[in-house]
Amino acid sequence: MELYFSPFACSLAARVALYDAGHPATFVQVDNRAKRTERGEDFLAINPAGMVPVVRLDDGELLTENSAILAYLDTQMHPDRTPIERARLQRWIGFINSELHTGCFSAILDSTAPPEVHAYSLERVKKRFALLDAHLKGRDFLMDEFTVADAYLAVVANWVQVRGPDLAAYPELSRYLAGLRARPGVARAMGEELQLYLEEQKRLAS
Ligand SMILES: N[C@@H](CCC(=O)N[C@@H](CS)C(=O)NCC(=O)O)C(=O)O
Repeated sequence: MELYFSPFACSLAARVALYDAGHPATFVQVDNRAKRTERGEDFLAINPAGMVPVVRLDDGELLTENSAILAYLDTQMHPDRTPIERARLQRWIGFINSELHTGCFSAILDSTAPPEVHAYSLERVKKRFALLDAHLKGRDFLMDEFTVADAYLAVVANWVQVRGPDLAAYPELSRYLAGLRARPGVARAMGEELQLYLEEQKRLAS
């Protein structure tokens, strides 16, 4: 399995999930501005939407969209989940994807979005974070154990470092995120992509 990624983009969720589960994969870096991969491929020929993540399976099939990729990874890691357990997991993947990632942070992180859009999206994030803060009271994970949804939330919530609400207002969410970051697989994935992100920023500035 190959994961096409850009450093610290949403594709990091799949890397976090893979490392946490000790699941083997190779990683192909995408220059999301030039839409080229580190191997010189035209990324738009791989995903016409021009967005990471993309997973290339061993038989060559390409998967796009975080919700599909993370659900697929979970089936590899937990093939025994019942339909209702899958639905509960999909609820959280869907919430993070639509209510936080694409529904709010895509606009918050887009420097071309008008200030009113930023302000509107920030207010929405605050409401979603308040919901999560209440849900996470007394819990270490969104569900009963670490899942791909926690990997996704760890990545999306981390974007507040670029622009977003102060996490200090959400003590349960903050505690939960600190716990996730202490997991070896999460720390490794974030550490490696931080290095790649800094190198990418240096290249862009030169
Ligand atoms: N609907 C997609 C959104 C993915 C997405 O937002 N990817 C961003 C990085 S976090 C991207 O590659 N953006 C590049 C672009 O829009 O040109 C999904 O959930 O997978």
